[in-house]
Amino acid sequence: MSSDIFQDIKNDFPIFSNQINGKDFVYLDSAATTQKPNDVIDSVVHYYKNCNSNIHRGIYSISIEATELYEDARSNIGKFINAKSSHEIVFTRNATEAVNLVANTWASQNLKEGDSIILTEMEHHSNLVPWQILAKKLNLKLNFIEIQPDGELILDKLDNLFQENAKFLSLTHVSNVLGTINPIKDIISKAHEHGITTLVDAAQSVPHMPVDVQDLDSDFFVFSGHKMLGPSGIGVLHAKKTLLENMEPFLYGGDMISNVSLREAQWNDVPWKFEAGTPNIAGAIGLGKAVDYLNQIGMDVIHKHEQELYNYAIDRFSELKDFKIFGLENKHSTGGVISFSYSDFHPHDIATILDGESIAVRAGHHCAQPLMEKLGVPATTRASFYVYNDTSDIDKLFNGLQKVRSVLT
Ligand code: 7TS
Repeated sequence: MSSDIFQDIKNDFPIFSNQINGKDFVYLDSAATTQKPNDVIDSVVHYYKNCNSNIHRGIYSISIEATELYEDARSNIGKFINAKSSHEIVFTRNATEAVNLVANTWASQNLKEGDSIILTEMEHHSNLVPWQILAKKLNLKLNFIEIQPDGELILDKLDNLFQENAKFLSLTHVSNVLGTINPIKDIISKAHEHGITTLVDAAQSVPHMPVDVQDLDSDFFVFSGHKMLGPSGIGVLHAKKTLLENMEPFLYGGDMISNVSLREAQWNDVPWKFEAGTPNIAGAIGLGKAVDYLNQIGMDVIHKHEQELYNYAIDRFSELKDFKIFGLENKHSTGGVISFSYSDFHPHDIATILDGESIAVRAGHHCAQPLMEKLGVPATTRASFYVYNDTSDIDKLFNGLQKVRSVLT
């Protein structure tokens, strides 16, 4: 498919046929969640209309069909990130739950008092708070890879952090505030040389660029369906199969067992050992369709498209007075995210005035309060791009920002 696809792509997303505040809707908050194409919505509707039933247990036709759709989605998602086997794909509710799963299983079972966990200063709270809680419970130390003003990680002190009894390293692939792409392949390889197990928070990378978990050699790898055109309430934990096999379950109940007596139970094979209870069947099916949709465009094409938008935006916004992009000098950016300050206008005022123009941006700390502290601001305004955005959206944002100035001065 050629990159001309982006010209008509909004037609695939029914939300863009609505006017909001009497104007065409400009959505620039895809880092929070993405809009859904008809293919995804239709696949969810198809499941509820035609084969709604529980999975892995029915002998009747529609349950067999639902089970096939659910398990096909798993293989589709596995192929999308080049997992060795679809049995390495565990469905969760979201990236947050996947991190909590690892903290409460592998990490609880394998870390002990005096061990340290390495994180970075740019983590989303989802990849910070679960480790704070575990550290308190087990008396672990948390160490942080710092960031430099341009938004990139400072990696020269990594060896020192490795020496401090480090057993686990958990870091984001791409920053949800700065768009920085961290060199995780290198970091993981160095961590492995020190026998350190790794987790990659890929919530902001899998939707925007090609990823290959075998090439990265990550041990655990998490992401959310709703940030990649899929439904909300479905996420993914990818882990090496031997790790999953040696981990205790996270939640206990139906479907995750192979045999139960009154006082004992044995666990199901992986990945089902980690999917207790009735899962989000429609969500998984919808996410499988989202992957089909992204594959049709091509992840490298999407990545390039976002970088083009980013460059266009930087050019346009350079005309604005007192406009500062955080991490602008960053050499390794996805191009999907621009966090900015604008004069001394409060981000909430900026976002509210833009909303009046039917432009949706995010204002706040973006669930990365320690990073805000590092940047020296309580909040930023953030515009984030995806497949359905084009330069006309950026032009409208530019006009909206001029309106912001005229209203606030
Ligand atoms: N990790 C990163 C890097 C994220 O950006 C987010 C969500 C999460 C984890 C958590 O994802 P969830 O699906 O489990 O909630 N980021 C954002 C954001 O930037 N604005 O809203 C949510």
